[in-house]
Amino acid sequence: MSNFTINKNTAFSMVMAICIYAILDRIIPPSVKPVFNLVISKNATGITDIRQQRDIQLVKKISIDRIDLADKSRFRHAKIGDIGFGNDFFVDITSPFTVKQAGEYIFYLGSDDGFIFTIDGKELCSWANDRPISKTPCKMNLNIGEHTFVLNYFQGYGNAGLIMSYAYAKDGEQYIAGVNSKYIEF
Ligand SMILES: [Ca+2]
Repeated sequence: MSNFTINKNTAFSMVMAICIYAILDRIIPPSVKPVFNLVISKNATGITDIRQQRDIQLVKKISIDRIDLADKSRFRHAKIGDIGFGNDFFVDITSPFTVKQAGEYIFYLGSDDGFIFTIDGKELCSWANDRPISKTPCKMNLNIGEHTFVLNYFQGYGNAGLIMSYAYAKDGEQYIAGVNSKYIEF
C-alpha cells in the first residue's frame, strides 16, 4: 500500500486548479511585444484590387511583434491566432524604423493577396490583385536615420497571408520585419 493518499478535498482542489488554469488560458489572449499597429478593416463588398474604393463595415486594431502572418494559409499569427476577418478585408500598417547602415536594402513582401509598399512617401512596389502567396522584392537606398514605411494589404477570398522581411543587399541575410539587426531597428 502506498503512503501517499489523496483525500477528496485535495483531489477536488487539484481538479479546480486545472479547470481555472484551462479557463484563464482560453480567455487571456497571449501577448506579444507591440512593435507594429495593424488596422484591419472588413469591407462590405468583395475586394479584387488593392486600390479599389473601400466600403468599410468594421475595423479592429491589433499590435504584433513581427510581420509573419501566414500561418496555416490564413492571415494568422503563430501565437495570437487568426487576426483577420476571413474574406474581404484590408490591413494598413504604418511604422517608423531606424536604419543603422546606409546602402541598398531589399524588402521582401510576401502576400496573398495584394499589397502596396511605401517608404518615406515613395511607393516602391505593389501587387494589385489576387495571387497565391508569393514574394515581391522591393529595393531602395536608405540613409542612416529614421524612416517610415506604410504597408497596405488586402485579402480577397480563399487562403490568405502576409510576410515582410528585409535584407541589406550586400549582405543578403533576410530578417523578418520586427526582428532587429545591425542594419535596421523597429
Ligand atoms: Ca486570398
